[in-house]
Amino acid sequence: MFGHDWTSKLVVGLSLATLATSNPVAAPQATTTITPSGPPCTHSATNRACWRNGFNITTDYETSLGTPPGITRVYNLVITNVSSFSPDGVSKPAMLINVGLPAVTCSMLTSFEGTFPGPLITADWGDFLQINVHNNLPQNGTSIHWHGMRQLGTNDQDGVNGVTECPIPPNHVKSYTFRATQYGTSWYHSHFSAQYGNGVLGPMQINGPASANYDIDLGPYVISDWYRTTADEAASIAEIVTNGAPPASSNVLFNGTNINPSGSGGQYNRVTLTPGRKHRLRLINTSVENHFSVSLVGHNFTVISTDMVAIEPLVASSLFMAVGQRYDVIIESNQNVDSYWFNATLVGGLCGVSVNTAPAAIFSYQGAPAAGVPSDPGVPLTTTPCIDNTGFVPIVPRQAPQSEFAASQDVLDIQLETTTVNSTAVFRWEINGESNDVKWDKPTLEYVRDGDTSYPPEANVIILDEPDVWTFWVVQNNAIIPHPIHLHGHDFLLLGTSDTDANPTEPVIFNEASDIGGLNFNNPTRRDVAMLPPFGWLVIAWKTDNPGAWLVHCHIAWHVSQDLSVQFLEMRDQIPKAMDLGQLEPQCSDWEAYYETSYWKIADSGL
Ligand SMILES: *[C@@H]1O[C@H](CO)[C@@H](O)[C@H](O)[C@H]1NC(C)=O
Ligand SMILES: *[C@@H]1O[C@H](CO)[C@@H](O)[C@H](O)[C@H]1NC(C)=O
Ligand SMILES: *[C@@H]1O[C@H](CO)[C@@H](O)[C@H](O)[C@H]1NC(C)=O
Ligand SMILES: *[C@@H]1O[C@H](CO)[C@@H](O)[C@H](O)[C@H]1NC(C)=O
Ligand SMILES: *[C@@H]1O[C@H](CO)[C@@H](O)[C@H](O)[C@H]1NC(C)=O
Ligand SMILES: *[C@@H]1O[C@H](CO)[C@@H](O)[C@H](O)[C@H]1NC(C)=O
Ligand SMILES: *[C@@H]1O[C@H](CO)[C@@H](O)[C@H](O)[C@H]1NC(C)=O
Ligand SMILES: *[C@@H]1O[C@H](CO)[C@@H](O)[C@H](O)[C@H]1NC(C)=O
Ligand SMILES: [Cu+2]
Repeated sequence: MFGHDWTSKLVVGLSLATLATSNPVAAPQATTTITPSGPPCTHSATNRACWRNGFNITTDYETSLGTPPGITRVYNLVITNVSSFSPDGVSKPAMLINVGLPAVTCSMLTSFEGTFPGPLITADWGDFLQINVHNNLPQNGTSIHWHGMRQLGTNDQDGVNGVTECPIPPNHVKSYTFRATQYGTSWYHSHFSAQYGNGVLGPMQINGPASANYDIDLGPYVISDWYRTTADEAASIAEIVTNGAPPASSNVLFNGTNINPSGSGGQYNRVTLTPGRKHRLRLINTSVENHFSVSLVGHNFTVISTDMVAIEPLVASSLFMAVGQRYDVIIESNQNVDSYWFNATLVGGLCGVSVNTAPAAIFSYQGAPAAGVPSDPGVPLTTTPCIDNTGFVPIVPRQAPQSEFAASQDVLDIQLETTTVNSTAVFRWEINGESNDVKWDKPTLEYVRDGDTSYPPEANVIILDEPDVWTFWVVQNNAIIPHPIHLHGHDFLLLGTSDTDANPTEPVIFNEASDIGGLNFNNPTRRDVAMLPPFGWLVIAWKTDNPGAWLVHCHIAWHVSQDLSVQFLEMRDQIPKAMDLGQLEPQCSDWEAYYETSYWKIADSGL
């Protein structure tokens, strides 16, 4: 529909002006004329609940008429290998997006204007995005996943190599096209093994209504762990059993910068607050492994969104954030004109450790001394276990039918295994006794295109053919290591989790008879990443309304690399009707041709 152009070679001399810019053009698809149904109103600082054309915070964005008309926005992302990048004063090799050079060279860049996180992709609710991803890495494939985007009817744009496409080979382009049917804050990242840990990620902001008023939108705030090794090295260190725990991160970056905790160099990230105003801050945890609790000394957060689900405003003094999770919060600058620490407190232990023991950024009121470092250290957070905040109430409600739970619940049983590769003992994860190792050159959608149902066991495919039914999953953790569980293609209802205060020393198994009473079927927290407690369980539910192959995985890069995922193959017969699976080619044959002689080979699950 946008004239897919993914076979074309990298556009030589691609003008800088087109990089990371949005070029709104009239949308040919600007679909059905929707008569405004709500009262006329104007989106403003004092009426954020209103959007436009009759759409507002109460609109059910998952229904067919629940998306406002939109325009097409075009972005170009060029991924490049760089030898030296120093976001905190310490140099390391990285893979960055749109480093500010014409995309004409395929050799390794040695000078660049660093871009980490990658450029912000913004759109309005209802807009169409066309994002041309140019793989300028000489020796890696890539595929870019648009985290949290529902991809209704566009599973082939989900960017999961080995599931929804073959990887984009070096010197090739893929145009991803999909619609922003939801609003809020999210991010995009590579799904090619641990590649995103090298820097291939960036924020996404979909503008829409909000459940509370604010004056100033500060935009996304990307918080990420950072390693001196490359992600590929760190992943292979993390898998070796005798190494014990995965490597500690070297630092934690706020919007791409921080001081070097173990030496000199680098700079605190600084954010300016206007006195007496309400600021919206869009927190995104793009870590590879570290989980943190975030807080701003002397201030509360009013949470208005969990992932991309608007919620009844809720005040919190700190928020635990698992990898992949987002919270949109409002900060009211009602304290003395001064500078304040914005802390990401590491929970530690199995929830991730960093060489930087007190990562922080500085939020300063306008008028506070410019270079000042805050004097008030704040109150140390009491050690929390590695668990989610819950109890959020979505504005657009959902009820799951409790009567159907008993009959249709099923289990994803997660086990930690060790196996031997070249006489080295390594960690592997299994779900229901199978690992998920994808074949980059034979994505699951290719099986669907060919009507081939002989999915290999190591693709860990679970069939959900029946349309429009609720599906319930107990995710059971048989190890003491917590996992942020992420589902593609849906926001799930988080019906409940095991009692995490119990501090278990052995697995607490979900027991329907005794645990069902504690589940919330009536509009519980809804999001796309939830923390599976150590030795515990969580129960999630969603409705089969989106045909495609949807990955469920742990968002700790090391764990998904070590096979911790399954694929839900939803409404198989609808998939070829909803999208053109012919578009798998020629990318797949281009990938095969590249891979035959490629320098590096797959060394993990591929995800
Ligand atoms: C939102 O629109 C609906 C009609 O679609 C209307 O009934 C409701 O009052 C509006 N709510 C707000 C907060 O604007
Ligand atoms: C990046 O450059 C380094 C150094 O030349 C090379 O070893 C590595 O394979 C390159 N990576 C990719 C993905 O091209
Ligand atoms: C990707 O490139 C990195 C080096 O930059 C290398 O370590 C890794 O093995 C490569 N992976 C594949 C599958 O190409
Ligand atoms: C973080 O960086 C992005 C992109 O550069 C910017 O749009 C955003 O405003 C920054 N966030 C804050 C809180 O300063
Ligand atoms: C991000 O998630 C990781 C892993 O879940 C966690 O260790 C880290 O503390 C989180 N970061 C923040 C800022 O919450
Ligand atoms: C933060 O919220 C708590 C609980 O609602 C309240 O007691 C406290 O005064 C608030 N602090 C600030 C700085 O608003
Ligand atoms: C916040 O970070 C600063 C700087 O690292 C540190 O001194 C302070 O103790 C931290 N406060 C909290 C509450 O974590
Ligand atoms: C490890 O074993 C695989 C086959 O399982 C082989 O392809 C690879 O070359 C071996 N690597 C080393 C470093 O021996
Ligand atoms: Cu995990």
